Amino acid sequence: TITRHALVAAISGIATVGIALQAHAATEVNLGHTLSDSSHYSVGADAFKEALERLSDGEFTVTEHTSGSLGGEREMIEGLQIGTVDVVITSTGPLGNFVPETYVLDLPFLFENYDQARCVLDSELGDELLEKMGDHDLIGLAWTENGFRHLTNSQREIATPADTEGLRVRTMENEVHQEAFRQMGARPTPMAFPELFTALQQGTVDGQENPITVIVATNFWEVQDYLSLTGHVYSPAIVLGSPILLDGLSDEERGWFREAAVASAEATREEVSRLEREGVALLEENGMTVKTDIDVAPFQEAVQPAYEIFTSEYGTEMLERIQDKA
Ligand code: EAX
Repeated sequence: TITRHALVAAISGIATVGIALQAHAATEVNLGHTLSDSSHYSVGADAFKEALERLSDGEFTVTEHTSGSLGGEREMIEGLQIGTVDVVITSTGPLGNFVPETYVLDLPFLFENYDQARCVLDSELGDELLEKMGDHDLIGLAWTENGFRHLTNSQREIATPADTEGLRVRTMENEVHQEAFRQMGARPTPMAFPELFTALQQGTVDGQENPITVIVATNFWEVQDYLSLTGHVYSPAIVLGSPILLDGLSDEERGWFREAAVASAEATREEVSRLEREGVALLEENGMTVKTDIDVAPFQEAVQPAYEIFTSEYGTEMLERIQDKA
């Protein structure tokens, strides 16, 4: 016969095993981005994974989905809202469609250099914009970085806005960018990033614009001969979380996600800086003709109407605050 004592011991043993199992049943966190495994986003994704798994002592495990395997950036942001993906690293390109307050960050020639842009995003203004995500079923975990965007194309060397006349340029799904290219004289074609390489290869579009980081990580030299260092817009990126997952967590757990996102942003910025130093030479080695000495003043002038269109719709307050800081 089983004694009462043995029974209690057995039950408590089962309970202990139960608790132990629970402690080891890690929650899988699915993280997505559009760029290749060698990109600055993957450097950031690896840093996020390392930090979250370490901070949570294995309570969370991170699975990385790269190269747009979960869709384009707009699709992945929708995925966060409905909980089909947990964490996304994305440019702000399509983010204005969800959080219009962020369009301001994508104005051409808003920032002059990396220090300025990083400083603004790290300020209370950046925090305020991160918090705005909460009004749109998104959680802003940290600002990270894509980089200053430059123009590539398959047709000719571009030195002035007039040279872009009639050029079919893929832009991100971002009104501000489309307007800026229209003003330059180009024919903007908005398109999700995962479709871009094939579109360039098949000649559906002649050109595109992206930071050195992205041009390197995507082997764009295979389909684009000319690069002009226009640096026409700083492209911020953001680490976003899904409220479907994060709202159910404790403050401590959410804190780990934020800390991991900040570690991710730091690693990404370092990689962006490295490629700013080494990337152009790499692209030249791969056969691209690079126009480095661009006079940006005429470009700046050409895109000015984009500012008026932006401020007439969204006001001047945020823009002025950024310009004051920058
Ligand atoms: O965020 O769509 C783009 O051109 C972006 O720069 C790219 O997906 C990285």
